[in-house]
Amino acid sequence: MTTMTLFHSPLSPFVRKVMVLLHETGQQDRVALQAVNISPVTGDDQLDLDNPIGKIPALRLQDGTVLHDSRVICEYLDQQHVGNPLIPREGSARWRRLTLASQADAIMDSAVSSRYESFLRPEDKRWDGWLEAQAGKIRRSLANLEQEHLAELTSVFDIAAIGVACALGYLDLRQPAFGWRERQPGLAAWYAEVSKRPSLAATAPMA
Ligand code: 99T
Repeated sequence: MTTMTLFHSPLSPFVRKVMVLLHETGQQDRVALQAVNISPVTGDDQLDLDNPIGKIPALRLQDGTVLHDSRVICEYLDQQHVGNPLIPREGSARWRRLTLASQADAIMDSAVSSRYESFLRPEDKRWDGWLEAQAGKIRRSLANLEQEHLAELTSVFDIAAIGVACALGYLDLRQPAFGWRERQPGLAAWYAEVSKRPSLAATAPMA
C-alpha cells in the first residue's frame, strides 16, 4: 500500500539513489511517484509548497511531513525496513560509508552543475573555466575511488555503492564522451557488474 509520495524525475541521480534504496529494501510499493520536470529556473508549484528550495527528491510522508534532501530521505527509508541496513547505524563503518556516499553526491553535484552551465545558461554567458573546474573535480574523485576505495565498494552494495553507481549512470547520461571508463577500468568493471542488479536495471535513466 502506498503511504508516501516521492517528487520524482527519472533523470535525476539524486532521485535514483532513493529509488534504488527502495528497490533494495523491498519498499517500492510504499511510495507513489509524483512526476516533476524542473530546473533551477523553472519550478513546480506543488513541489515549491512542499519543499521551499524547489529541488528533488522530496518525500511526503503519510502525516504530511516532507523530507528532503536525498541523504535525509535515504536515511529515513533505511530505518523503515527490517533487513540489513544499507547505511551502517554506528561505529567507524557509518562514517566511512557516509563519506564515500558524500563523495558520490559531490560527483553528482558537479555533473548537474555542468549540465545546467552547458545546457540552461544562455550561450553567450557560458563559462568554460567553470566546466573545466567541475570536470577536474569529477576526474579526481573517480581516480580516488579507483585507487583507494574499489575494494570497499565491491565489499557491500550499500549507500556508498548506490551513490557511486548513480553518479556513474548520470555521467553516462549527460556526458557520454567524458571517457571515465578508459581512465578507471577497475571502476568500469565494478559498474558493469552492479548494473545487473534489478534495482539499478529498473531505475536506469532514459533521456
Ligand atoms: O536546482 C534546482 O532548482 C532543481 N534541481 C534539482 O532539483 C536537482 C535535480 S537533478 N536535484 C538536486 O540538485 C538535489 C541535490 C540535493 N543535495 C539532494 O537531494 O541530495 C537534475 C539532473 C538533470 O536534470 O540532468
